[in-house]
Amino acid sequence: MAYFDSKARTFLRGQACREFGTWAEGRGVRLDPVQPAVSSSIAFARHAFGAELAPLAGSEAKSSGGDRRPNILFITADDMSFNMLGCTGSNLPGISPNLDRLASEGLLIDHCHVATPICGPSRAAWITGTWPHHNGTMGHYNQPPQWFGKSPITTSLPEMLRSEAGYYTGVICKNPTPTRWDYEANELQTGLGRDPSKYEEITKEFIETAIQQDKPFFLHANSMDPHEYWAGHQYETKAWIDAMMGGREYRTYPNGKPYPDPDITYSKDQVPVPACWPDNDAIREDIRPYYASVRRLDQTVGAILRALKAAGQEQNTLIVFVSDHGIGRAFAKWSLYPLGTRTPMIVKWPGVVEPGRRDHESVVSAIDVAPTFLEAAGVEVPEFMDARSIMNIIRDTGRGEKRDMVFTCFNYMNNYPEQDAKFPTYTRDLPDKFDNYRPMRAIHSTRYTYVWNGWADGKHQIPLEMSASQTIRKILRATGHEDRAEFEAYRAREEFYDTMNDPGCLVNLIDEPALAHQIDEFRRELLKIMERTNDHETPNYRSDFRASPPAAPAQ
Ligand SMILES: [Ca+2]
Repeated sequence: MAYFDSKARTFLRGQACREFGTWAEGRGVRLDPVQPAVSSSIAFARHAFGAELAPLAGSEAKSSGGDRRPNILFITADDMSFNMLGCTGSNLPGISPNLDRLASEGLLIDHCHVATPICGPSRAAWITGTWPHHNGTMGHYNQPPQWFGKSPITTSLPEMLRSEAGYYTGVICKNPTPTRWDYEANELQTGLGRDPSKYEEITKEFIETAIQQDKPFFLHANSMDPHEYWAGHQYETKAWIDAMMGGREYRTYPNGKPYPDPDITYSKDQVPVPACWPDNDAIREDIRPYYASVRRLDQTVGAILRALKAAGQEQNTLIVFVSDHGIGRAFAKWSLYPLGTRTPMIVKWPGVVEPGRRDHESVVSAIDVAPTFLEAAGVEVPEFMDARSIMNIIRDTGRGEKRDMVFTCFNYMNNYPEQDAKFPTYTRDLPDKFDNYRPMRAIHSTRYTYVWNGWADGKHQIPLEMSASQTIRKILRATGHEDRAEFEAYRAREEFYDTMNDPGCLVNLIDEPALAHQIDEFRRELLKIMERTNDHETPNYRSDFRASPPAAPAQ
């Protein structure tokens, strides 16, 4: 691209995106007519395991094992950005009543980031409490890559809870670890992770079994909403559903799908447009069905919580909710901007967490759930974990170590086997050879985001796979935002944003003299974390590193 070749120096310092204006977010509030709800009692919706469940009673306020160790219910969304819920700022009517209620009954942490904005690696990170470059799961397909070798992490959260604390462990959809679970329900048993009634039935059966075995439980319940294809999206076709169902026969709801449609949908005039994209009809039409899928996620969360309550386990269960990363579009999923890595973290723990708390100050990582759950269960946190327990934040003790900044990273989208086989040794020029390797690292505080794009040189682009077939890029080009489209494709080597005043990360402040001190602080923090965690990209970042040493303390 001649434009960037001729401006290589300023491009690398990030000036190329300074000219972007600020786009107002849409604030429409008109509600579409509510679609008729599909009854969960339709013929095929018997739970996947046959027998009807007996009512569960008599164990309120203690774990199913009869001791004081809490049950742990870890509920996750798939591809949901931070500010999509009522409790995190959305004004869409009816978008998230169940998650809003959960937040009002517990603690909402505002500044939580996932380890990496891609599904499998984000989940592998939180279930092991380790960063992707430590556990080796850095993308999809071949993981770890051949050059990485064997993962040094040989156990995970469910295994430790099971073997060291006697927990009954279960996972619903998107199993993030090959280690053994006592109970598994896959996506085919849950209507591709999109049928709330299935989650209710499976959760009931799981808890009943834990009670029968007289054990506390750990349930990792993963919705596949609001992952693509979104509810009512043009690509949510029968052919796609058939492929997702693995070519098997399946029973359908009246809508012809193995899962119900959300009970609310939204018009394009209603939906908010995240600030990183222009607010125009093409963007609105594209993301409109996403919000219906968020609504169905909320229905699934409500169904899981109903099952917990019906089982009499609500009072002694620690519940945590997070998303695995943001919406599947450019500048979000596959990117280290807050729209890609920031998630609400909701924690409910009756008798421990004061209802209705909102924590605006703490900075946490989604990987911190692993040591936190271990601590709740009375299991010693192993040394290999990069994560740190946030029990002090949950208990609001005012003591203990806290993060001021949190690390996020990106490595691969798809590490295709044929390409992986070609590169058995890691070399610095891997991004030149393999367009699915796009190393990025970032540091976030409550106010700022610093991003290092180790691959960005004005020549290499974000590939097709890492941008939802370049949907946003195409819309940007078609609607007069060519510069923004170019930036989406090429990025800058370093980026720095004031996310409080520029939530869409539209104005790169990396060369802002007034912020030089803060920027250097972020650079030093990033280098420190990369060095401490043996990040394979450390030599590359070090060669770009340009922070001045910290000022000597005043005499
Ligand atoms: Ca995901």
